[in-house]
Amino acid sequence: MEERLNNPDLSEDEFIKDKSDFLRGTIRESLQNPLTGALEPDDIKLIKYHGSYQQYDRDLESERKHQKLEPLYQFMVRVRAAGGITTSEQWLALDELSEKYGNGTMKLTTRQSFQFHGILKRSLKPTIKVINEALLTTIATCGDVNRNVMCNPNPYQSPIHEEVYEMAGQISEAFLPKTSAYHEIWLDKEKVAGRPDREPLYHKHYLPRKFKIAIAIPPNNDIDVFANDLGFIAIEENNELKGFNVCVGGGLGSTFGEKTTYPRLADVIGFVQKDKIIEVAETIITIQRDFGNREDRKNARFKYTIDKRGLNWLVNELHSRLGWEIESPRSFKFITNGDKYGWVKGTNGKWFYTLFVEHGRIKDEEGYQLKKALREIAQILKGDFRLTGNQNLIIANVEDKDKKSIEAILVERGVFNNPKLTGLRKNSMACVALNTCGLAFAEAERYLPSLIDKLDEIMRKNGLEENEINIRMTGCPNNCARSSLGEIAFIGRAVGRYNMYLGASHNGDRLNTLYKEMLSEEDILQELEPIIAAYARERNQKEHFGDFVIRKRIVEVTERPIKFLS
Ligand code: SRM
Ligand code: SF4
Repeated sequence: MEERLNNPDLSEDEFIKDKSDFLRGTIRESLQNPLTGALEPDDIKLIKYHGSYQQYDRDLESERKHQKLEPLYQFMVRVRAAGGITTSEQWLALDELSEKYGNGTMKLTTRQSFQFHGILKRSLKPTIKVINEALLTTIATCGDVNRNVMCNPNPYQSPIHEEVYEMAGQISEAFLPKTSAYHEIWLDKEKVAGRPDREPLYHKHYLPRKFKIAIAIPPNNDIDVFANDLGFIAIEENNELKGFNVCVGGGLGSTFGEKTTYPRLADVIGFVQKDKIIEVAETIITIQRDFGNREDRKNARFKYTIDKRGLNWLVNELHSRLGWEIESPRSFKFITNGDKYGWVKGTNGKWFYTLFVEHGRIKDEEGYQLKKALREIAQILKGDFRLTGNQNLIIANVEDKDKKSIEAILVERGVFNNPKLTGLRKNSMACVALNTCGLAFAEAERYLPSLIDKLDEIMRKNGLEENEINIRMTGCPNNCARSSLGEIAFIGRAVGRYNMYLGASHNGDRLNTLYKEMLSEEDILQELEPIIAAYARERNQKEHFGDFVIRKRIVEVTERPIKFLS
C-alpha cells in the first residue's frame, strides 16, 4: 500500500486515511474551534469511522444564506448496539440524550442501529460519552470498515436463532477496528506510551469502502441478506444448525447517470460448516481489502471488485487463501423479507411484541405518542428492546405479569393496533432523506406516510387493504431503505419527483425494474390505480404484487436472478 500511495490516482480518502494516524486526524482540534460549527474537511471524513456525520439543517438552508450565516451545521450520531439490543436502562439513557442534545427524536435504522440527529458540535463529545457510559458505542457504525452484522434480533424463536444470534455478535466484535483513537478523542483515555496502534485486519488504510455483513435464517429474509457485501444463510438439517450458505457481492447504491454503478444482489457461492464462518468472513474481507478499487470510490464496493474479476476468480482466491475449499450450496427457501407484528411467546417463556414504527422515527404526535409510550414501558420493562432490519422495534422478554400493563400503555398512548396499519403501511420503509441527509434529492421519511394514505384509498377500493405489498422510498439512489427490493418503490430525482420501480420479489431475492421516471404524486396515483385494480382482478391465488407485474409484463426483470455457482 505504501507504494500505491505514490499513485496520484488514488482517491482523496486514501490519502486522508494514510496521514490520519489511525483515524485521529485533527478531530480534537476541529472540535475545539469556536469560530465554526463545522469540522475541518479531512476530519469530516474521519469522524465517520467514529460514528458521526457532519450535516446541516437543509430546511433552513436558504434562510441562513439570506442572513449571510454559515449553514446550521449539526451532527448525526449512529449507535451500534449488538444485535440491535438495548436494555431498558440503555433505552432511557438514549431517550434522554435525544432530548438533551439531539432534535428530540430517535431514528431506528434499516440496519438495526439508532441514529440521533441535530447534535451541535459542542454537544458531540458529551453525546458520545453518554452513549459509552450506557455501555453502547458508536465506533465503526460508519466508515470504510465492517459495519454491525445484521441478524434476526429475537434469539428466543428457536435454538438455531439463538446460535445464529451469538455468531452475528462474534463476527461484529471480531472485525471492529483496533485503533485507540476513539477512546482518546471521545473518552479522554491516554494513549499507552510505547504501544503503537495496529490494525491486524484492516492495516493502515482500512477497506476501500464500507463493508456489510448479514445473516438470515430461512424462511425469513428479514434482513435482506442479498443486499450485503457478504451474507450468510443459515442451513438447518434435522433441527440442527449445520452451517451457512455464503453469498457475496450484494450492494444497492448507484448514481443517476453513471452506468458503471448499479444495484446488485449477492450470489450464493457455496456452503461452509458453522465453525468456519469467522474464518471465511475474515478471508473475504481481506480479499476486498487487497483488491478493492481505491481510486474511484463510486466503484469501490465489493460488488464491483467481483464483477471486474469474476465470481470464479473470487472463489479461487478464497480457496487459495483459506487453504481448503467451500462446499456446494445447500437448498433453502425464503418466503418474506418483512417483520411479523404483534405478540409471540419465546422459547424462554417470555413475551415479545413487534411494534410497527413508521420509518423508524420515534417521536410523539397528536394522538400517537410513541416516544412517551416507550419511555413509560422502559420504566417498567425488565426485558429489553430490539431493533429489526425493517426499522421496527421489538419490546422483548416481557414477563407474563407485565404483558397487560405494557399493552395498556400502548393503548393509552394511541400506539396499539393502529387502525392505519394496512398491509401496505406495515410493509413500508423510507430512508431519512430531508432535512438532514446531505445527499437527498427529495423527501422520503417525511413524505411516504401521506402517499400511503392515498394509495390505501385505492387499495381499499379494490378490497386489498390487508394485502401485503413491500413499498419503499428513498430520497436518492443510494438506496438506504433498500428501495431496489420494493415490490413498489420510489427513488427521489428532485423535490416532489420520483422514479417509480416495480417488480421486486416479496422475499428479497429479485431486484425491481424502472417503470417510469420523474413522476409527481398525481402521476404516481394515476399510474398505480389501474395496475392495482388489475392485480385485484387478475392475480393468481397468493400471487404477490411483485410477481404479478412481472407475469403481466408490466415490467420486465432486468437483473439476473440470484446465480448459483455450479
Ligand atoms: Fe445509507 C449514506 C442513512 C442504510 C447505502 N446513508 C448514507 C448517509 C450517511 C448520507 C451521507 O453519506 O451523507 C445517510 C444519513 C442520513 C441521515 O440524515 O441520517 C444514510 N443508510 C442510512 C439509514 C439511516 C437509512 C434509514 O433511514 O434507516 C441506514 C443506516 C443503517 C445503519 O444503521 O448502519 C442506511 N445505506 C443503508 C443501506 C441499507 C442496508 O445496508 O441494508 C444501504 C444500501 C445497501 C448498500 O450499502 O449498498 C445504504 N448509504 C448508502 C450509500 C450508497 C453506498 C454505495 O455503495 O453506493 C451511501 C452513500 C455513500 O456511502 O457514499 C449512504
Ligand atoms: Fe440520504 Fe439517499 Fe440514503 Fe436517503 S437513500 S438517507 S437520501 S443517502
